[in-house]
Amino acid sequence: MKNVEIARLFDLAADLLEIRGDNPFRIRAYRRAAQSIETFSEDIEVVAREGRLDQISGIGKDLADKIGEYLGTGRMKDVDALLQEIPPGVVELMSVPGLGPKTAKLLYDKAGIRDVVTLETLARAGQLQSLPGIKAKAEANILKGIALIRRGQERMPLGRALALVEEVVAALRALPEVAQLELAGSIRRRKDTVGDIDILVTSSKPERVMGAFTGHSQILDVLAAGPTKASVRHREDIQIDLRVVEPDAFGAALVYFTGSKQHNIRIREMAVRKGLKISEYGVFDEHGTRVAGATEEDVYRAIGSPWIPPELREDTGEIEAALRGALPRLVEPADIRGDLHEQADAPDGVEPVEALADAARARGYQYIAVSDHRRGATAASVRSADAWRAHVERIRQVQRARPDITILASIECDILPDGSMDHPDEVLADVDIVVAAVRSERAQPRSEMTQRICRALAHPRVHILSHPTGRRVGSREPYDVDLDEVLQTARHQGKAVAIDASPEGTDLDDVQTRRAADLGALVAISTDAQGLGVSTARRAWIGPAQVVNTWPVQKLLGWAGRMLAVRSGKASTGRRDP
Ligand code: DGT
Ligand code: CA
Ligand code: CA
Repeated sequence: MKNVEIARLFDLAADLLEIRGDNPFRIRAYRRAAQSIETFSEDIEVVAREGRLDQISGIGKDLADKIGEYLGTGRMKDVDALLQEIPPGVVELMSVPGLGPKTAKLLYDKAGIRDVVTLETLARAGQLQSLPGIKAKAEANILKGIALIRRGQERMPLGRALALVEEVVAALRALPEVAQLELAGSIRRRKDTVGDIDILVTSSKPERVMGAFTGHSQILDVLAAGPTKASVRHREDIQIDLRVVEPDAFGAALVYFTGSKQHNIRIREMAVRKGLKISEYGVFDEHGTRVAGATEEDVYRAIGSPWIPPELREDTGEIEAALRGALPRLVEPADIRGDLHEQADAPDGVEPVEALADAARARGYQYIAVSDHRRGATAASVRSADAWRAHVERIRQVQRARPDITILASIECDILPDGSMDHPDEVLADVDIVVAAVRSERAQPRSEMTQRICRALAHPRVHILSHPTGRRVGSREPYDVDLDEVLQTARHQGKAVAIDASPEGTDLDDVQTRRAADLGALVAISTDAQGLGVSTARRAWIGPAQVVNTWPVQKLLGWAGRMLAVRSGKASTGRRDP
């Protein structure tokens, strides 16, 4: 669809005309056209082909011709001409909120400023004030505008957003006036970062809900408040939007406000093709009668589709899959049978293997792999095989006392720069699960890093590659590696790549995980309180079969090459007493 491109061009044309001081009516015509095209639900190319462009509000003959020209040639001559006339720097300056075309042109002409970074530097140094017509106040406003852009660009990691919204959600749920409540928007789709948080409720007394929401102790400012919707700023500096809707429209509103926008556009097209209209109020037939709206299932059914899990609603193939009846069965938290990433720390001789095992059992897990994690105290590379034997023996002991959960001994190995392991093979042979990761010498060139990791994956005793990209959101760049080759090698070797979760995000992210799934690699999901690992796997279309820690323990052990050891009594699985 070229709708967005065309809307952008019209907006740009309006900006350029404004700088030139052109006719305000002409400028407004462009703006209006941009807006109506952006929110137009049909594909503009189809509409143009059918000669119906004049049906779009705000599009007259002149603008329709320009659309036709763009669809035919990929250009608009008039806009090109304007761009020739006006330097790109001026256009960029205008992106600062509150900075109009006149000031932009002045800054450009008199001070040669052509980008926001320079503008900010000069404003901070108080140097804009020396320009004619720019006062201290204007300078301060420019800085505010720039801060606003920056803030708008910042998105909050999903884990933080889920955590901070919990209290507000609990307070709303506790209201007797609130019947249904769901998160919507990107937080419901479990996108790895969210711009703002959307909440949807049904209530018989919207004003009570609004009062409780805007008056909540964690809310700093009320940005906008009406009888059924409000936007507020949470004290952790994120916006929360709340909407109260009718129970009969709850499903339709939930579909609409869950998005994504791209998904909604597709949904709307499907409705149109069936002669229906869909909005946040429901699905309506040609007589304006509501045919669906109370539940999401009803809404999707009305447009001929099964319900689509929110994590998939990104218009990346889910609509086609739904229509073919080929939506994947996604992995669920309840599918996870065990944790392969737990680390026992033994700082003061306190051994929490028992505690880890009991916690895992309380979660309903059937197995847990425990690694000894005395990093720092003793470099892992110099720990003796004897120390590891003791760790394994300890695990076996705890296992004997806990027959109702399988406790596996695992080890976290460093992948050395040449791709070998930092532990001797005899240690790796002793433990049940070997998790390998790059932790040092992260600056290797791409080809070396790729070979290094692929060599580690080929090691017969390595089962899981953790931290596959090495990124830590907000604090550490990923290392330079050919991820496709790593994933292909994992697939070829039958090894798993980990989805490691931290509150800042997962490594791999959703797109990379989907790539892993498409290439046929197995994954291991590390468990975390908020289920971020499972969410990432779901966004990657992954089902339980591809996740090694959903497998029954026998299958897992078979995969890990421990079956023989188990049968010969060398390793304990908890299913038999060694
Ligand atoms: P975010 O907040 O940037 O992480 O992303 P979202 O997806 O939560 O976006 P948000 O909060 O602006 O809007 C929530 C949902 O509302 C969005 O996913 C889809 C729907 N929505 C908002 N504006 C539009 C629109 O102009 N057209 C359509 N079709 N849907 C929209
Ligand atoms: Ca949102
Ligand atoms: Ca929102």
